[in-house]
Amino acid sequence: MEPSYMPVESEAKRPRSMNGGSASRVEKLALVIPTLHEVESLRGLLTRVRAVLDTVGVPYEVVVVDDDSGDGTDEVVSAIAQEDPRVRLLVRKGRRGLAGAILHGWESTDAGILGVMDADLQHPPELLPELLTALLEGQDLVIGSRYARGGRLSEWSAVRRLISAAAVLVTRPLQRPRLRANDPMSGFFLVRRHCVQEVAFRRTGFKLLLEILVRGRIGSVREVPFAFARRSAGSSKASLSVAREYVLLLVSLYGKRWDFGIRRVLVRMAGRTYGAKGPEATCAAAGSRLLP
Ligand SMILES: Nc1nc2c(ncn2[C@@H]2O[C@H](COP(=O)(O)OP(=O)(O)OP(=O)(O)O)[C@@H](O)[C@H]2O)c(=O)[nH]1
Ligand SMILES: [Mg+2]
Repeated sequence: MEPSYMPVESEAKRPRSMNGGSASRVEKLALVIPTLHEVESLRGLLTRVRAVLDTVGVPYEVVVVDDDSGDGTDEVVSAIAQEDPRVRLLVRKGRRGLAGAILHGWESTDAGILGVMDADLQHPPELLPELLTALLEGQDLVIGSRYARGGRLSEWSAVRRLISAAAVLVTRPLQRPRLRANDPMSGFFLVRRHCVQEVAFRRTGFKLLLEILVRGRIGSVREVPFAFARRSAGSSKASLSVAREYVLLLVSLYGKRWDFGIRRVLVRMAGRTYGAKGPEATCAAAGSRLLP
């Protein structure tokens, strides 16, 4: 059977560390695959992911985080994990939420490079070497991007395209100008651990990347284009409750932004009142008096 993915470039680029660099000097990658009723595509996905990662010379583990799907996911992953200890299964009972599942997987590892991809074969594992290359070249965050030049959405209806474009548009004012991504809703990305450590992200939402872009300790971002494939099996988890969670995330992020803006105005006013010189002195002066 033809693979359902469509790599944008015919030959995936290899991380530089493969060429001469010893794997032990390279940080480990922990790739989380969140699953909810995805057993049909999981075996094929894990085979492809391992085949690709085996060629790159980077130590890695693949962590499947399943929210108790009860569809045989645990048997499939456990069987593979028995042969290959780099594959791990975590089952969350009584909990749901994509962002929480990803964070759960990341919290279970000491890897310096954290990643995530969907289980339904919409994200081509063959892009992983290129994502890793960009990260090892010094980027903090590397995104598999449907909206970067050269990326594609396949077979989405006009309505879904429109909703997606609008959802991206409303994130523009939130994103930091120097770090702005065209696809802040992607579920396919790698990030350095220190960029997300000790940041309290929302666990209920679907769009962790957006929150990382806005609230993470990110110094650089690169987008790598790819063609988002059609779902090969199973059913979509994108639903009204996912849309609701997205609105709540936006409200929370805009709320923090406006709160911060108001505080800055207060700080400036306080600076004038107390006659502090320069922004730092102003902050110090106002911070001790006005801010909680
Ligand atoms: N563990 C866990 N995984 C989830 C949850 N919701 C979604 N996922 C997984 O997250 C990934 C993305 O979900 P999808 O349903 O593919 O979302 P989507 O790609 O935006 O929508 P489609 O294009 O319709 O597939 C898939 O691997 C899902 O199985 C959840 O609550 N818990
Ligand atoms: Mg999907």
